[in-house]
Amino acid sequence: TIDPEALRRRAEKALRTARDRTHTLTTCVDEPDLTAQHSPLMSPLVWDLAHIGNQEEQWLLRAVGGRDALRPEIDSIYDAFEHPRAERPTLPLLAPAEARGYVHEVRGRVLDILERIELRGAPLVDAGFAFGMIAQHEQQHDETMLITHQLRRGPAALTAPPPPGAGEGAALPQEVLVPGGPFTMGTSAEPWALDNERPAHHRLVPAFHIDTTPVTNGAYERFIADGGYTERRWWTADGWAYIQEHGLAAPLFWRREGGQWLRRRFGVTEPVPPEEPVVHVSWYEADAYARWAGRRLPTEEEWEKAARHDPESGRSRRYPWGDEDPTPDHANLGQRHLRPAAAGSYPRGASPLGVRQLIGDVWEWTSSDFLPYPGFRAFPYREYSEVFFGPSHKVLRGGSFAVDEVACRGTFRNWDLPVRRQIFSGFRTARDAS
Ligand code: AVJ
Ligand code: FE
Repeated sequence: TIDPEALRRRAEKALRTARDRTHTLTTCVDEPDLTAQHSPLMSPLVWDLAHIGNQEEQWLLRAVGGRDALRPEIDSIYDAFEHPRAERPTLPLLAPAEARGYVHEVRGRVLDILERIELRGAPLVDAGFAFGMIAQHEQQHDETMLITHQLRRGPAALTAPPPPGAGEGAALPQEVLVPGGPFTMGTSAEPWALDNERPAHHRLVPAFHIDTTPVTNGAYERFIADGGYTERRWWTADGWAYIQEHGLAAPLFWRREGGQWLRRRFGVTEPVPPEEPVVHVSWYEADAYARWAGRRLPTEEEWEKAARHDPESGRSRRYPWGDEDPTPDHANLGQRHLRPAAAGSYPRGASPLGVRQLIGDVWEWTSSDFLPYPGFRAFPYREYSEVFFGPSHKVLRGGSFAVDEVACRGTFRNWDLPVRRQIFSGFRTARDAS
C-alpha cells in the first residue's frame, strides 16, 4: 500500500501532465484551426478539449466529489455515443475561449476534491482510481488530437527533437524464441489498470518466434516493390476489397515522387526513413505484409507474454524491462519526439529475451479480436470497453510515441477497426516455433 499523500501527489501530477499536453495541442494553432474539422474521421480540436473537461466533471466532480453539476446542459453535446465524429462540427460547441474556461474551472474544483477525499474504500476512489482513469482519458484524447494535427493541412504547428540514437536494428537477431509454457496475462494488482486489462489469469502459450523490433519502413518498401498491394494472395477477402475500393498502395501519408517514397509528417515532407518502424498502416495491411513475409501477426497473448514474462522468475512484470516506471531511457513515449525511433533503439527497454521497443514508438496490431478476459466486469462504465467487445475490433498493444506513460503498460489494451490507419499503428510479425 502507498501512503495517501504520495498517492495524491501522483494523481495531481498525472492530471497536470495531461493538462500541459492538452494545452500545447490546443494553443499551437489559431482559432479557425481549433473549430475546423480537419478530417471527417476526427472531431474539431475544440470538441476534444471540452469533452475532456466534461468527462472530468462527470466522474471527478459529480461521481467522486458528489458536487452539483457545473454545466449539465452540455453533457449531451460531448457524449461520444450520441454524436459520431463526422457530425460534431454542426453541434453548438463551446467556443475555444469558453472551452478553456470550462476545463480550467472543472480542474480547479477537482484539485480541491483531491485534497479532501480519502483515497481508499469504494472501488472508484480506491488508490485514486478515478483520478488515474481521468488522467488516462485526457491523455488518450491528447493522442487523438495529435492524430488530428497529423491530418491537418498546412505548415507545421508542432515540433520536437528527434529520438536519440541511430538504432542497432541491423545488428540484432531478426527474431527471438519465446519458450512455450504458462504465463499470467492481465492484472489484478495495477491500481490504475482499466477494466479490460483485468483480472490476472493464466494462459498456456505454445513456443513462438517474434520479431526483435517492429517492422521497418525499409522492409515495408520491399513488400510494396514486390507487388504486395497488387497480389490478391497476400490479402484476406475483406482486406483486398478494402484496398481495391480505396485504391490503397502504400501507408497513409506516403507519396511516390522522383523514384522515391516521401511522407508528410506534422506539416513537413521528407524521404521515408528506412530504419524507422512503419506507421499508419491498417490491420489489413499488417496482416498482408506478414503473409507475404511467410509469417503472421502475433496473437495478443503472445505479444503480452513477450512483453511481460520473465523466464527466470516465471512472473509477469509491468513492463519488458521490469517493474519500474518508464524513463526516457526505456521507451519513446509522451509525444517527447514526434516520431518513432529507429528499429533497435532503447537497449534499456529490452525484454529479458531481447525483444525491443514493445513499449512506445508505434501501436502494434495483433491478430486478436478485442474480447473480455475470463472474469471481466465492466467498470466504471460499459461504454469504455464492453460495448466494443467482439469480432469487429482488433487489439493493438504497446503504445506509440504519442501515448503518455500513464496510459501505457504491459497490460494496456487498445483496439480499433481493421481499416483504421490514421492512428499511430505499426506491427511486428511472429511464427510458430514447431
Ligand atoms: C481506447 C483509444 C479506443 O479513443 O476511442 C476515449 C479511448 N474512450 N474516450 C478511444 C477513449 C473514451 C478509446 N480508445
Ligand atoms: Fe473520450
